[in-house]
Amino acid sequence: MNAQKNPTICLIYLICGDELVELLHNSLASLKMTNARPDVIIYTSSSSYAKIEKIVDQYSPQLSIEVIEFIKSSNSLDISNYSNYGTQGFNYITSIKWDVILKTLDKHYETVVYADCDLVFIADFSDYIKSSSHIFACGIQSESSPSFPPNYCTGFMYFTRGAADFLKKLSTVNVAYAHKYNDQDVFNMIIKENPHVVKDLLALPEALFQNGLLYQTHSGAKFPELVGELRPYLFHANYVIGVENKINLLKRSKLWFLLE
Ligand SMILES: [Mn+2]
Repeated sequence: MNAQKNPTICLIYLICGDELVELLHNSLASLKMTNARPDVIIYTSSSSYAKIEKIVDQYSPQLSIEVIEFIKSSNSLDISNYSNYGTQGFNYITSIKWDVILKTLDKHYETVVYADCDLVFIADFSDYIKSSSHIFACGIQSESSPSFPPNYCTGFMYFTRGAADFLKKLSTVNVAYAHKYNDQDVFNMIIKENPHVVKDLLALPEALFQNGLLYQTHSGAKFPELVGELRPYLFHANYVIGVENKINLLKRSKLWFLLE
C-alpha cells in the first residue's frame, strides 16, 4: 500500500467476474479525479485477481489500492463469471459482503465504505462521511422509493465499529437466506421486521448519493435563472440490469471516463 498517512476511511469493493472489471476501472478512474484518498481494498476471486492487479497498477501512486483474493468457490456454484441480479450466484456473492466489511473494520479503520463497481464518484465524500459517522454508525444509500421505511440500497454504504453487532446479524440472516434472497433483500427484510432500527441508520440523501433514477440530473439543459447548483458526491448506475446497460447509462450521464 502506498503513502497514505493513517487514513481513517477504507473504501472496499467486492468483485466477482471478469465482466465487472471494466466498471471497476471506471469507478477507480472517477475516484482518482476527486480529492478523496481513502485506502482502497478490492476483494475478489482467484480468477479475476490478475486482471484487477493489472488495472490497479495504473492508479499507483495516486490511489492506495490493495487486491485481496477472498471469494471462494462453493461446490454448487461457478463464481468465475459475473452473476446477474436475481440469480443464486448473485445472492451467494452478495451474502459475503457483511463479513468482508467486518474483516475490514478489524484492520482498524474508523469507517469502512462499501461501493459497488457500477458506481461513479463525482466529488470527495470523505468529510461528509467523517461527520455523519460520528452520529450514525451506519449510513446507506436510499432507492428513492415512495415508501416508509425507505427501501435501502446496499450498493453504497458505510459502517463504523459501532455497527458491528448489526453487521453480524446481517451476516447470520443473509447466510441462512442466500439460496433465496440477495443482501439488499435481507437488509430491507430486517428493517421491515423492526422499523425502529431506522433511528440508527442514516439514509444518505438521494440528491447527493444518487441512484440510477437520478440520471437526468446529469443530462439536459440547465435552467439559467437557477441560483444554486446540485453537487452530488456520487452516482450509482443501478435500476438497470446487465453490464452493457450500466455502461450505456453511465455514458448517457457523461460519467464514463475510459477511452474507447
Ligand atoms: Mn450496483
